Amino acid sequence: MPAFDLIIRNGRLATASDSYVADIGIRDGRIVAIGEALAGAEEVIDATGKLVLPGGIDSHVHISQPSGPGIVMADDFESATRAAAFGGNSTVMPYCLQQKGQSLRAALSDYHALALGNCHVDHSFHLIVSDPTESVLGQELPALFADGYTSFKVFMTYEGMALDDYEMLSVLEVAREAGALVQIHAENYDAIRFLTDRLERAGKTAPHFHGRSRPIPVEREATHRAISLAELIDVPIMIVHVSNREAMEEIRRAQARGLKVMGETCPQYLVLTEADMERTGMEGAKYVCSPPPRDLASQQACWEGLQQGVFSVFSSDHCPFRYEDEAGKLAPKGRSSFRWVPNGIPGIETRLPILFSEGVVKGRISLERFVALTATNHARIYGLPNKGSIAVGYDADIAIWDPELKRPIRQADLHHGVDYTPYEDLEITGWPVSLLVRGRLVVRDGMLSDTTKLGRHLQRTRPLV
Ligand code: DUC
Ligand code: ZN
Ligand code: ZN
Repeated sequence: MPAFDLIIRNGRLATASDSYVADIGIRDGRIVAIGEALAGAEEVIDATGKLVLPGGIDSHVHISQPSGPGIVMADDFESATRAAAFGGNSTVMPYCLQQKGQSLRAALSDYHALALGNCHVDHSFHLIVSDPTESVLGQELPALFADGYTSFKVFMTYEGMALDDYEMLSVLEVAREAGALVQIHAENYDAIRFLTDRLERAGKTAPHFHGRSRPIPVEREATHRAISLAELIDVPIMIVHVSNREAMEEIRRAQARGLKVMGETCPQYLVLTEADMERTGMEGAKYVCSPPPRDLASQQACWEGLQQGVFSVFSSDHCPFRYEDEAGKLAPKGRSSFRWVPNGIPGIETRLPILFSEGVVKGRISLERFVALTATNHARIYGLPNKGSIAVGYDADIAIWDPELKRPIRQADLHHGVDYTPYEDLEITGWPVSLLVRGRLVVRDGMLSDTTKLGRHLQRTRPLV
């Protein structure tokens, strides 16, 4: 019997700390050897001239999430995880949204039913707590933590989702007791409501006024408040989708004071600006997301956050709505005001190529930092053992990249369920070409090579923060 099921030969391996040329031996879905001139495998992939990286982990995606009356997300678990695989990701972390009055267990069982047998890559749910009742706080969250759901997201804005400060403190207290990590969507709900009302009264209802309804102070204030609440409870938090310098500096200051405050940013804050929302007619709706894309100085601040370690993870915030669709961006009410335009943009397949091309190829970040920001840190922070690196004993979750391949992003080439990409025509150097998930070649040379959809749900351990 050969020693290995598969050898990946002569590629340049990269981890969060090193890169070097070596062979990888894989057996039973795990990496069992890293060395020179490995031999004895059923199959050998020649990776000469290629990069061999840990499969990406996208710890912030929305799939099949209820999004309001008449609005439907464009991706189900099959299409989202297919797009994730083509984008070089072997694990995604979607949200499981608790609707008001619903138990977390009931919400989870709905999401598991949607995901089961439909995933091309592995997945693990975060919980969105929108209704922190006594039983959610006292029984459900601790029990779910023990079952491997070790992170919760809370919102400081949105009708039906926003928690007030008392509720935030209550969730943070439970997280502290359990050892869970709380992700926070930091925008000031009342300020957004106030500004939205004023804009509408002035007839300023086009999609780009979305940005004016939630300017930087709205995000900065909520970020500061979230940090202060977490400090009161003495619990780690992750501020997700940070869009600008002022919010980033709040996180940096907290870190300098020794608080366990982490930050995440996303592709839209590196390559889009508010000008994208100003396109004619309803076209601007294609870029409506929250927090909104800002300006070039904000992009620069987000790069600094990635370079200087203020941000520890780079995620897509994939939140897919079709454009030419009344159940998506062209929802009839959205024409009357930006308030009703579904909030979110797709990015699950383009996250890694954008950061590689704009970051590594353009010399803004090293290859090792790229690996940390897109895989290793997600695994550590969210408690995914044996994921996110290339090491003996780890799952054989591996993306093979052609670092020389130049091709613009084109909707026609993508695999998500959305009918547009906000990044159309962005020139990219370096694309993932093949992907293994636990040793299975899911994508091979740009083609889906395994349609078995054997992606698993992953129970997680206590976050390492
Ligand atoms: N927050 C997210 O995390 N995703 C999409 C929209 C939002 O407000
Ligand atoms: Zn959010
Ligand atoms: Zn999100």
